Amino acid sequence: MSLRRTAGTIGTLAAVPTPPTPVIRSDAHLGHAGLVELVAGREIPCYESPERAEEIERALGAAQGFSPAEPELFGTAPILAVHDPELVAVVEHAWTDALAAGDADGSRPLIPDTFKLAPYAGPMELTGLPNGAHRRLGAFCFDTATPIVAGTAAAARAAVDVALTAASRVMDGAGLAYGLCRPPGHHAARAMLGGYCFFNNAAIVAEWLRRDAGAARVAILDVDYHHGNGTQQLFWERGDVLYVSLHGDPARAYPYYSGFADERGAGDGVGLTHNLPLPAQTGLDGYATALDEALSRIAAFDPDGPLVVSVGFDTFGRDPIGDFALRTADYAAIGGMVGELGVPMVALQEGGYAVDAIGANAVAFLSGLRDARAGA
Ligand code: Q9C
Ligand code: ZN
Repeated sequence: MSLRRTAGTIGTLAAVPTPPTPVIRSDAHLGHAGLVELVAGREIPCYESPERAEEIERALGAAQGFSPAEPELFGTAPILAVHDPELVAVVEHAWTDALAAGDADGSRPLIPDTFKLAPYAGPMELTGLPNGAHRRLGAFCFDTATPIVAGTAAAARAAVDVALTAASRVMDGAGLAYGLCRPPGHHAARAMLGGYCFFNNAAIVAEWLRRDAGAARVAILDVDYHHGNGTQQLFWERGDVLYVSLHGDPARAYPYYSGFADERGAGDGVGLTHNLPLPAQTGLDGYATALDEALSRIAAFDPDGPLVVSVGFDTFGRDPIGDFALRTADYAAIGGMVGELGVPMVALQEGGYAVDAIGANAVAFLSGLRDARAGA
């Protein structure tokens, strides 16, 4: 597959209708409803809610050219190819261990009360761990916004299956597939959950494309408002996976400790991490300028596997936790720019918390992506 950065020829094939874009979705996400997150000393209703996915699904169902499908089951191996088994065990068992130990009554979510940070150990070597996955949660979690409830583990596993099924459809010839992943994934690192994320859906797809689908070079474009610290960490030293992200400057924006422009990767991965931190109130003009640079980096890397797009709509002007100024129509233009790369693409849902607009934003982005890709 060749990457074209110039406008493609819209010739005699333009009249051939594009086949519907698969929208991979699962009801398992409904079991993950965290109730509250802790922000600035307050418990507030979770921004990352089931209604987000329901709205996206409803809007895509009402739009032309999208066809919903259930995920296939890929099992645990693709998750363990990316994540530490101890993290997977915490996600799988924290809730049931807390109930079994009598440390929770099941009416409230699990949020860690203790975090095992690197400074805890200092020069000490600490190898012990407490009994019970719920007591280990703070060793594998970096914030207070990622509650665990009864259905969290099943939802996180289903989100991975959704993402892998979308990737598999693209490998089978669909030019574009969309994985309506919930919970999202890009903040989850090898041995750490947080930022509403448990398993890194996009990273798992990229690794699966490398190991199981025959791709030699995979690029990940992350257009969520937040820096994908987990994705960056997982491929930091990798020469075969490019990570390019546009996001709110970590000087002011979550997750604060990564996403600065001077982070470029290490070892075999030197120069294959590209961060484009952006100012508050970034609108389409500023965004398109940065996106153009991101797309040039991707074209220069010359991936031979599908492009993995981590897509978030928390860049929307009215998003309750972002500070960009994008409008619904801008997502069609942004999708169009990405689509002009002209390669097969797997788009995976990350954030976006303006629930009343998230459906329209998803339709705009995915339609723009699909139409430009088909025309490229
Ligand atoms: N006052 C995703 O978009 N809390 N995660 C931020 C800001 C966590 C975002 C609080 C935001 C996580 C996938
Ligand atoms: Zn986000």
